[in-house]
Amino acid sequence: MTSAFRWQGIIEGFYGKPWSLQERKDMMQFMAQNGFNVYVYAPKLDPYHREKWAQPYPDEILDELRELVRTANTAGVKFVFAISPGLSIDYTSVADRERLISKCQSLGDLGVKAFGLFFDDIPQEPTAQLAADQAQLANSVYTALAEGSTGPCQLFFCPTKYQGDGQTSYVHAIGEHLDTAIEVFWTGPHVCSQELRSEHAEAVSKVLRRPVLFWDNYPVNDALMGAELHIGPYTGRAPDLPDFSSGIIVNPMEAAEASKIPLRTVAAYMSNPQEYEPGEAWRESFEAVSAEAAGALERFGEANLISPLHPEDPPRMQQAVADYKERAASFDFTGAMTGLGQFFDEMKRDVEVLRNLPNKALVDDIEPWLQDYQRWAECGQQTLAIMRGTFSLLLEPPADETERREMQQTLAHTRRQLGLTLKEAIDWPTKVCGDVVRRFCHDVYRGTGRYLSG
Ligand code: LTM
Repeated sequence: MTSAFRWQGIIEGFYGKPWSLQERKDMMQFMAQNGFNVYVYAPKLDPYHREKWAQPYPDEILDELRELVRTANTAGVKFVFAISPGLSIDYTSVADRERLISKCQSLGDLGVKAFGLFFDDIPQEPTAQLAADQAQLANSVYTALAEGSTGPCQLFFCPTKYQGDGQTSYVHAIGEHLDTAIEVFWTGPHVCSQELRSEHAEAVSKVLRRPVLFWDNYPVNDALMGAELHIGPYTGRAPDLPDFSSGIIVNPMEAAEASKIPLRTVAAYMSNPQEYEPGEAWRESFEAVSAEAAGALERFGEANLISPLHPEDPPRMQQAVADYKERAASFDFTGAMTGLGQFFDEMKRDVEVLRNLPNKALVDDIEPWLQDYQRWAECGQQTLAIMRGTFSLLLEPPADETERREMQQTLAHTRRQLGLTLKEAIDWPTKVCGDVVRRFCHDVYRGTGRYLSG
């Protein structure tokens, strides 16, 4: 049983602002240091990759790509140039085919020896006929490049149907018609798959007639996932996947620096899938960012676990609220308030620590989530203050009636403010903390209404 994948890489394949040249060059170094061997250039919003696939790259972009290819070669990372012609290509047009080949050859002239031909996210129905047309095109592009000035090269193909169990006529036809030397991407049972199992890999590989190559959509957070910061560890990938696939190429977030937190855990899995321990790899990744801030990073990371790999609310946060409820239910109000109060205080201190991280690019990447993390900590503190005041009003009310009324009015005012904050929070841009703190605050808001309204 082997423990290493043939391909272990990163695909810049997300919707969103493409990485800058500097971010890409930094990523090449990061990849080399962490054992990744392939980078796929496929930014959805590079117009020349998709909408304007038929147009040659302007010289200034070619210059940047040349520099990037050089950096990749020096770092020992294979550079794959991918192109997505599916929105407008005419599969029967010789001219379109020639345009496609010459676009790839313009990258071949820069030293590129691996190409991607992608047909994901296009409106056509994935029929057997479409598969045959795409396969024929891919086979001829592959041959033309290999036999032309580019010379021997590799081709990576992304089908139009790229997830599920592979049991469709389209996928069968891809397996039948596509040259078996061409790698085929597959995202797993779903577009963003919580798990990648070996039985799944084996079944899809059988249909494709070659070992499947996973395009793993984690930690990407584009499209509907924009409110989530995917910095949780890589989980749910089978230890024996190298025996059933040719590799995994993960799609990261537009936030390049923040992506490196989970990417280090991806690297740990890939280097030894059998003994991979996500929690340990995650902590090591935080240590690599900053030994001093590792604790704050872990707690913040924990509050951001929500992702396709981990759809539940953050467990540590849920536990803090559960502890509060348990203590309160056994009339240990002081213990309940103190425990949860410390939790919110620590969140606020962590925000300070994280805003002062030496890696400023990382701070910029995580700032929207930090801002909401701070707001939820403050919301939690305010909620506890209301709770504390309400207990005191009910259990030890001031003897003086005016004093009691003033206390009640002050608490009612704070409660109204909390209500407004909770309304505003609907529009806060992130999902940090999941729904845990909001639910707690809202429950207290509702529960104190009968004592503090007005
Ligand atoms: O996954 C594939 C093959 N294509 C797209 C990606 O470009 C996109 O980043 C992810 C995540 O939204 N989903 C896709 O369908």
